[in-house]
Amino acid sequence: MRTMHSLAWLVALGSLSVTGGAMAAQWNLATPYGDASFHTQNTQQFAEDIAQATDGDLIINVHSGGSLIAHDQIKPSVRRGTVQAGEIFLSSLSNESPIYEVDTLPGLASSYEDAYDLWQASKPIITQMFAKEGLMPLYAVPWPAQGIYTDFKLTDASQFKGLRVRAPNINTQRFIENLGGLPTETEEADIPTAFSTGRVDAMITSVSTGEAMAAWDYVSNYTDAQLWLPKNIVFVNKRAFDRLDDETQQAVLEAAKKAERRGWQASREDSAASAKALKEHGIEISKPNEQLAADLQAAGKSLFANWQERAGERAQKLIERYRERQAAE
Ligand code: PCA
Repeated sequence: MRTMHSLAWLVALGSLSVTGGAMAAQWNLATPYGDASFHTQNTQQFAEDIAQATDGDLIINVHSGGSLIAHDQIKPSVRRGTVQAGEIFLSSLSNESPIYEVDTLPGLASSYEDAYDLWQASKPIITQMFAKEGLMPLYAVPWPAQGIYTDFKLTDASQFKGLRVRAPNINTQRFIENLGGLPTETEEADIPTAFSTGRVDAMITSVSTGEAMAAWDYVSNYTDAQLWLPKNIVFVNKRAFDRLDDETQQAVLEAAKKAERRGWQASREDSAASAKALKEHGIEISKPNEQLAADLQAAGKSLFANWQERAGERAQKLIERYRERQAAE
């Protein structure tokens, strides 16, 4: 429905700009996530807000589900200007810098409030790092807290022995290793195939992805471990942004602010709605018991220590800024 709506809107605008004689700027925005994801819906709304605010002077075509560009090629493509904008899972950049791992560190920020403080503390550095590559972040939105899907009741870490666990990024893979499991990195869209071909037995992700990928077809239990809230980031090629007139630039920045607020709220709502959907499909949801909680904490502790060793001074400063924000509240 949403796609049809925006298509109709595009057609209407197209005829307007022909009669008005104006040339609308067209951007393509690539995202790996599908139309059912609240992230994609939020980004589509962002595009519609801009089209409306600029009377069609800037049209952003959202290409969802990796239909235009594969996830790992989105950032390089936006750098080159092949597409003007993109959305990615921020921590998928962790091989570029430990800074990009900061929202996948256990025990640091596992509530929406803390995750927001952490984003505020990380934004300046991430903006600088993107700027060096000719990129400009527009907004970032978290996934619900990450938890563990298994086809048995998880009671302690010894059950990870020999278990092949799907992870969405490198830090989650390290975490699984610390627990004694065998991690595999898999894109969200490839989860069903990974399970159905027997490549994985379990996974770490959110309730949102669990619902979107019909987790109940493969597993029976969800351990709500509230590990961390990793984010997606939406960004643009700075040259493409600079080519817009002042008014249109303002409209983009305004819409981005709105999209960030709306997205954080949508994430909270989706977290509740998806948990409900999982239950309705027969997934048993439970909190970690004492033993498991202790095991997860130990695995998390060594992950954090490892990160601190690898992370440079800038990363340490980021953590300090985050802690200061928290102390001030
Ligand atoms: N879903 C995405 C990223 C984190 C999440 O909750 C995934 O699992 O790939």
